Amino acid sequence: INVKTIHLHKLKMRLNHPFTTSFGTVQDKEFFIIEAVDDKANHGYGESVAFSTPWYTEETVMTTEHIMEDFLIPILQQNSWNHPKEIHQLFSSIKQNNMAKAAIEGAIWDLYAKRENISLSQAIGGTKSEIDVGISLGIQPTTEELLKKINHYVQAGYKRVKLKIKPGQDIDLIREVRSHYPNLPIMADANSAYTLKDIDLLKQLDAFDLMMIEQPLGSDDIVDHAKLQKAINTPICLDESITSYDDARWAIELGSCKVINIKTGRVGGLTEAKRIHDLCVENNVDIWCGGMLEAGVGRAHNIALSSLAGFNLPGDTAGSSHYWKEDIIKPEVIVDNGVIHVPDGPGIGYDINHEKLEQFMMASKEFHF
Ligand code: OSB
Ligand code: MG
Repeated sequence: INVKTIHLHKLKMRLNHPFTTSFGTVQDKEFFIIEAVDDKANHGYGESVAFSTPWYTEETVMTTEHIMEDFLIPILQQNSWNHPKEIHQLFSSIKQNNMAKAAIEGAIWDLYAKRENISLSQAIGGTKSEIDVGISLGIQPTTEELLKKINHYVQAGYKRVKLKIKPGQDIDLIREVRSHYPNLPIMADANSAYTLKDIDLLKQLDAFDLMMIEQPLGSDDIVDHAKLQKAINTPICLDESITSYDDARWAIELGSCKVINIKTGRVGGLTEAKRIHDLCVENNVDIWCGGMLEAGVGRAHNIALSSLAGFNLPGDTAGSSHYWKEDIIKPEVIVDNGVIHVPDGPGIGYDINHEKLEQFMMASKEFHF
């Protein structure tokens, strides 16, 4: 692949609704669209998913910019490489900073698929033509508002509902929702809000037949999660704790979870995400694709990843209109009765809406090869 230019476009977009988790609220999302251009005028796009503050993981918008500009792009400029599969290894001299790595690698994967004239789904080995999706609902001001939102998404056909919980808004909240929806697939995401001291409280969740509880304990823990999984029936899903193939291998070996939420940003790109996928399939660990409140480019990458055969549970890749008044891709991502049709055009399979891209752009830098 003969890359000529990489652009880092910095965007800022306002979410339709502020998104609240146990660790804080996001209203405006700042992120980078990475545009890689080759010698044949193909354009590959990636999206960085770090937030402005380091509360979900340690990376921020500013750290991703520093790492991409001062380390990752120079590595691509100074080394010869031919296939996007090589990039994760090339970047391994830089510790962690997975969201920065994934953003660049994602643009190269899209560029590669477009050069080959195949879809990104096909390029990574995806086989599904449609994917099931669920909805992730942030903590709402009142239970009435939460129930209203659940009703909306259940009516729209979403395949499962994920509720954010935190101490003080957990057991009673889940009980109330369950009483209104006795058969709905429901899961809860705690974003690390509990410790092993809360074991009795977390045991009470067993009464509500949840699909899983996501990341109840520390964001870098797999030991306490293994203890907790032995004490409760609700399957544990790890999100924050899994940042690599080895993390997944160790968690599976210890029995820390029965489900893994795979996010390309958190694990450093599509290549590593696919390795984790394969490992989970071998070990009968359920998997689904998580979300980071992405705009259209990141959303399109999530759709391609979710098309791998092992993604057996609905993901958090909701439709564009759930998040944004206007998205930066054409057409926008549409959810039809809980299903997204995986596009089969070249690369991510969605066109960039250049007018919107310009409208939301705060700054742009380019790097030549
Ligand atoms: O824990 O999965 C999470 C959003 C921001 C940060 C972390 C998480 C989330 C979500 C929303 O749950 C996923 C989405 O709709 O994109
Ligand atoms: Mg989560």
